[in-house]
Amino acid sequence: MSATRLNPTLPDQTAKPPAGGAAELHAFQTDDSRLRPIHEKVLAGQRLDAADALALYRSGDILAVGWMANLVRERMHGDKTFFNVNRHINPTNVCVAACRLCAFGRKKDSPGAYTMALEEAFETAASGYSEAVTEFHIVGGLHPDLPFQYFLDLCAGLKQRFPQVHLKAFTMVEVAYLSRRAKLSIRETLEQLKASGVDSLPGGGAEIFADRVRHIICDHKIDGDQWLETARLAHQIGLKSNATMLYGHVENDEDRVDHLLKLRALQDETGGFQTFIPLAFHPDNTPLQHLPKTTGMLDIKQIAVSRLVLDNFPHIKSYWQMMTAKIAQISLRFGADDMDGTVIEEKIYHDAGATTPQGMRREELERLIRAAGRQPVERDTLYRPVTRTETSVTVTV
Ligand code: V47
Repeated sequence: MSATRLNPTLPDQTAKPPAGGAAELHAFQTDDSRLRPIHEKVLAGQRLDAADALALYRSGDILAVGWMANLVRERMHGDKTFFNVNRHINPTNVCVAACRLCAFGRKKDSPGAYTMALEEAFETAASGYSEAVTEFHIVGGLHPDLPFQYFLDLCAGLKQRFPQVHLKAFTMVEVAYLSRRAKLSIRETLEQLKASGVDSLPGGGAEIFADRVRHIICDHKIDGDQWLETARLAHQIGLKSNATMLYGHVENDEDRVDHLLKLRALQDETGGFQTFIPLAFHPDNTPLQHLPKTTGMLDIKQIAVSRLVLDNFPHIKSYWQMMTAKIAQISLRFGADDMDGTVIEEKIYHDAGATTPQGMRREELERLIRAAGRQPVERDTLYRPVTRTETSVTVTV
């Protein structure tokens, strides 16, 4: 593969890091000889291949792997660490998919199943509004009866009531399901969602692309190729999206590398991904609850490897809800440049046993970022800086 930069819109990775950055302060040291050629490539801004990615996963030298990831992170963003003030809205937990990875979805008539009437969804949106959110993150189950029009009305109604709030709505899996139910092509479905107010798509549902793994953890979801094709179409019609990877269950290192390389290849083609978010599997209350939880080493390693391999992704997010605020904070020195947001009322991981709070105030996010020696930057969903005063919120376009 070429050693040159592929995405000219990204900061130059071969440029010198800012004065005082990691490369100037600390010399690279490792007792793992497999990392030396990778270090040479990272210094030269060259692309890593599958063998490099595997060597990173298999190295025990987390400090050396993190040193390289931090070097790349500081080249791209210096000390900046992004966060946003957002609210999650999960309109329904009714889901036909019954994925083994999930503790959130319910069958229609099961205890705990819910579906919000539109007015209820609008009230939920308004209830976090005191923080002046800039984003609604909207995802839910694959409901067998809700018509496509419900989702169009939901987005149009939110846009009408909160015109300045960005709607990051519906995973590729939900889009593909809605297209089947509405008997529309994926492109038409995306176009109608966009016309109703959807501004971008979240990164969920990607899980692990390898079929062997998908059959075990989410066998009724669209397959990896369909997820990628839906993302491709979204990018083609001008909708940015994120991408995720669910790790720490039955996948192996090769599956993770395959997942990262497929995302990188699509990003070369479309440039439509903004952020990559590795999601640590939470087994509690899922059919896979016999599996152990991820370790701190794996969580940090996953962030670092993602930063090093996904050289064409502008941002790597360490989602504090998933990682815990403490691991997310440390990961800001291991490749991550984003901590996600205030969230308010997270449900998907809390149903799966997450012990983190369901939301965090802006001041607390800023405090964590500063305590990591980084500079907090409030962003909107498209990574434009947000400035706040007592009475107004301004996005710098
Ligand atoms: O797709 C479900 C995961 C995802 C579990 O785009 C689980 O900015 C762990 O994608 N343990 C949804 N993970 C969340 C998501 C997301 C989150 C934050 C920011 C963004 C973004 C996207 O949650 C699902 C699935 O991969 N998930 N169940 C579980 N038991």
